[in-house]
Amino acid sequence: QAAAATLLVDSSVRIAREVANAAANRHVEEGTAAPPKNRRVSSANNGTELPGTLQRGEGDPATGDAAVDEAYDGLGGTFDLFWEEFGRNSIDDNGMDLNATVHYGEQYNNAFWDGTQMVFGGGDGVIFNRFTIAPDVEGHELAHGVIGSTAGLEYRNQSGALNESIADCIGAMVKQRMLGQTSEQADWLIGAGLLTSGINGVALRSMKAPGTAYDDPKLGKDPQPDHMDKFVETTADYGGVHINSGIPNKAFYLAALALGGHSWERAGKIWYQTLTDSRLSSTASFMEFATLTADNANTLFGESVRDVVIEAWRDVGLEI
Ligand code: ASN
Ligand code: ZN
Repeated sequence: QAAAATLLVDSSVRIAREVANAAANRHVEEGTAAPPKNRRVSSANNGTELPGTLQRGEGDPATGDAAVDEAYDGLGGTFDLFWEEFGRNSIDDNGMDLNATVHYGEQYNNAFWDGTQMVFGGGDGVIFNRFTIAPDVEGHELAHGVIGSTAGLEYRNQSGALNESIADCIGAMVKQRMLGQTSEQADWLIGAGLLTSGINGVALRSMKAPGTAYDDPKLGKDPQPDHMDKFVETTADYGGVHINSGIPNKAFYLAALALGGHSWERAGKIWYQTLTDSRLSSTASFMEFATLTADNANTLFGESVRDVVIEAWRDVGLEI
């Protein structure tokens, strides 16, 4: 009887997924041409003036400069995820140019979205390699632009950690989709390859096992919690936005894994639907966001998927 019930659930999940996929991809199926990508990758030439000098525009051949070409490819993979899976045309859903600057500053150990464009440092070579090396980092930074154009989640406390987490979810989906990986096959690391061989660590963050990405004398230990019991109260980093994001990150991982297949097919659609849901406030708490993901899961895929999403949040200490 258990097997029969599982079969029933599986087929209703499959049918619901097909209906939702058909809706999300209608523009593709009807033969609507993909909108053009307008990537513009510039170099700050180790200065800090933005955008710097254009190195590669849309359709231009590879330059041979790894940072330029990695940024170009990562932004392409991110644009494609948004259009082909979620029907979104660029950052503003209106074909906005994808402007990025590489070789920012001297030994600059970060990447960021400045409100209008993406910026990538080259790393100091001691702790960090260049920040373009991981496509999920390009996805993360571009996602900050999308979040700014949609929910506008305030960059502090829980809404800030949600902002960070959603950027990681998008980044992970970009990487997994470029590699053709299922949720089960994926490493769920953010920034794999960014840490030099001199550092004891594998990445900036782990969505699968927050708090385990690195443990090194120079860098300290990965401070991310994976459960509300370990929520970090701090005033640093706008209230620990890069720390407490571990909690919603783990919930996304758990939901994607339990739903199976590719992360963007169901978990990703639910999270994206929630990001663009007019009911989501810019000061949303984890609980507010979680409650809306359950509601959107139900609308998109039905009750069985909603229950999987509720269970994922429960496992990180958020009882909807
Ligand atoms: N890499 C960081 C981010 O995009 C940049 C920052 O927060 N300063 O979240
Ligand atoms: Zn970020």
